[in-house]
Amino acid sequence: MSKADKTERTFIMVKVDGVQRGLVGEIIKRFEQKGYKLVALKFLKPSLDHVKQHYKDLSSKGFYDGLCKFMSSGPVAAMVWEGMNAVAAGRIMLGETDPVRYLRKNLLQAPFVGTIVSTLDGEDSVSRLILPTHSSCSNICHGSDSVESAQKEISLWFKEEELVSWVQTSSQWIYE
Ligand code: IDP
Ligand code: MG
Repeated sequence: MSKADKTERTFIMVKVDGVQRGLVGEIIKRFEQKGYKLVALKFLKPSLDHVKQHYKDLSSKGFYDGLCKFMSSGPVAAMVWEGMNAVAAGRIMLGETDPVRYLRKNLLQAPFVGTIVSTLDGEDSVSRLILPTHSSCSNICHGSDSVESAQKEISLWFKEEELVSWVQTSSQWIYE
């Protein structure tokens, strides 16, 4: 572990679409297998006010009301994971906020453009990769974007006594 590495806690939440698609276990599995320690976990249908508070930094955005309505429409799985650089690593594990926007941007750049398929098949080969039902609210899972927002989010979703302190005996094998 280098001096720059820090033990952090991050707030991870399987969103409504992730729960509906049966991905709670898959997401927990990925954080467990990476070696992170589960500190708290709850399954709940959050109120609209609660979700509005969670996303209050985005309140000026046009999609804010729709996003909050979506996030309070069904159950979510909220959790806290702890480990080395957990905040940044969690974001990397989640991937792009909007995979469709990312695909559009990146597939329209080299080396895709100019290949036999993209040339002969025109723009259809791009649009066929994009799911027509996709909405940019529903991107399966939330992860804190900084240590500061992780702290705020953890205290919004969990009471202090719900954060479980325990010794993960495997940590000596994960962190040398
Ligand atoms: P993040 O979740 O990767 O931190 P933010 O920009 O903080 O991304 O947006 C929070 C959430 O708001 C996203 O995960 C997504 O669910 C939703 N969202 C972001 N941009 C849009 C948009 O342009 N339209 C609809 N929903 C959006
Ligand atoms: Mg964000």
